[in-house]
Amino acid sequence: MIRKILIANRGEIALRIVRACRELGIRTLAVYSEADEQSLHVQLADEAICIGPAPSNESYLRADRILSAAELADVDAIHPGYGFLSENAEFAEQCESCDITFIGPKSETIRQMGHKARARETVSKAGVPIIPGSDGPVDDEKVAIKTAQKIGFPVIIKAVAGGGGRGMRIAHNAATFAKEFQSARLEAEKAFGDGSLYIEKYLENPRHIEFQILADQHGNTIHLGERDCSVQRRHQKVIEESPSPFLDKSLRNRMGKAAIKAALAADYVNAGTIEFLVDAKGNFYFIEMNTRIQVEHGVTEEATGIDLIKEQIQIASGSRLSYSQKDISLSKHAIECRICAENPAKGFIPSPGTIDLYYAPGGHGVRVDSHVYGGYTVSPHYDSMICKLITYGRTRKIALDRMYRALSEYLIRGIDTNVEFVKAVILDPAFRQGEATTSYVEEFLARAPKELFEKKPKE
Ligand code: MV4
Repeated sequence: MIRKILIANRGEIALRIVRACRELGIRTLAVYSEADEQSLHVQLADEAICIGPAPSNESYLRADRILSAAELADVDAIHPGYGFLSENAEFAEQCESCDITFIGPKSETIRQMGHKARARETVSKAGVPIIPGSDGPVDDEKVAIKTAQKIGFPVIIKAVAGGGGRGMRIAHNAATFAKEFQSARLEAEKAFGDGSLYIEKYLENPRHIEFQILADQHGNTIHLGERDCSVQRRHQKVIEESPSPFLDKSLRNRMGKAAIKAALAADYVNAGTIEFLVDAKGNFYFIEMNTRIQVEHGVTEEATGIDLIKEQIQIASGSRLSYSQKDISLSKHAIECRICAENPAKGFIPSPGTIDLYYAPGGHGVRVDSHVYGGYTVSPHYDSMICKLITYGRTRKIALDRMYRALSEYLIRGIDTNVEFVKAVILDPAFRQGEATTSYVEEFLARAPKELFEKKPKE
C-alpha cells in the first residue's frame, strides 16, 4: 500500500504529482532547495523538508539527502518526476534496497535503456526498425571512420550515455569526421563522464514522434498513441501535440505495435516513451526510450482522457492497468506550448526574476500546469520553463484557435517570456498545415520578422 509519497522534484511537475496524490488520498512530502521555499508545490504538499542550497547538485541531485528525508518522514514511495534523478539507475537501486518504491521502471531497465547503443540492440532484436548504424559503441577513431563510410555520409555521432540531443555531432564527409568524432567524445566525457559513442545514418528533416507506453507489473502493456514533438529549438521541445498531423490510422497502428514490442523487449514497467524518427515517406525508426514521465505527458492526458500520474502510482502499488488497448483512443486533439522565462529577441537568453503581475489563461478546453504566481521569483538555477499551456478540442483547428486565444490572455510582467514567439508559430501557415519537421524552428526563425517576438507595448 502506498500511503505517503516523497516528490523528488520541483516546479510544475512537483505540483502535478501533489495534485494526483490528493485525488488518490495519498499524503505528500515535498523536498525543496533553499531557492524553492516559496514554490507552490512546497505550500500545497502535506509536509516539506529542505534538502540544501539552490544549485541542483547540492539539493535535487543529492540522492543521499533525499533518501534521508524519505526515512525521516517514513514514506512508502518516491516519485522522481522528469530530469534530476528520474533516469538515474543507481538512485532507483538505492530506493529498491531501502524498501522504498521507486515510481518508475526497475533500475535494471533504466540502466539498459540509458545505454543508448544497448537500447538499439535490444529493440532491434525484438523486430523494431532502427536507423542503420554501428553495432554497439565505437571507441577507436579508425574503426569509427570505416563504420561511417560503410553506413554512408551524412552520419550522426551520438553519446552512448546521452539522449535528448546532448553530445551529438553530424559529419557530412570523411574529411570532417575525425574532428566531429573527437569533439563529440570530449563533450560526452564532460557531460556524462563517459565518452563512449555510436554512429547512425543522419536522417534529413525527419519528424520526431514518440509513443506513450503504460505497463503494469502483471505483463500488460499498452500504448496511448503518439505525440508529435517536431517543433524543437536546440533540442528543447517548444510545442507538442497529439495526435500527430502526419500519422494516419495505419501508420499509428504499426508504430504503436512497434512501441509495445520495444517496451516488452525492455521488460518495461510503469510509464515510458518510445521515440521514433519518421521520414517523409512514413518510414519510422526507433531512436531511444525515455524511462520516465515526460514534460509533455499532459498532451496525451487531454487527448485520451487518462491521468498518467495516477496510472503511474497505481502501477507502482501493484494494481493492474485500468484500461486495455481497445479502451484507448485519441478522441480529442491536444496541443501544448512550453512557456519559458527567456527573451527570443536576444537569442532566447534566460530571463529570471520576480513576476510582478501574473494572469494565466482559462476557459473551455484550456489547461495550465504551472507552479508560478504573481510575486513568484523565477530562479536562475533551474530550467526556464514556467508554465505549460495545453488546449484541446474535437479537432486540430479547434485546439489551435483555442491556443492562440489562450496565449493572448496571458499577463506576465517583470520577466521576459516566449509567449509572442509561440503565438507567431501558432499563426504560421506552415505550422497550421501540419508540415513541421525537426528543422521547422530554425527555418521559421530565419524568415520571421524580429519584431514579432518582442513584447507588444501596452495599448
Ligand atoms: C537523429 C536525427 C537524425 N538522424 N538521428 C535529437 C534528439 C535525440 N533524441 C535524437 N535526435 C535526433 N537524432 C539520426 N540518425 C535528428 C535528431 C533531431 C535533431 C537533430 C539536429 C537538430 C535538431 C533535431 C531535432 C530533433 C531531432
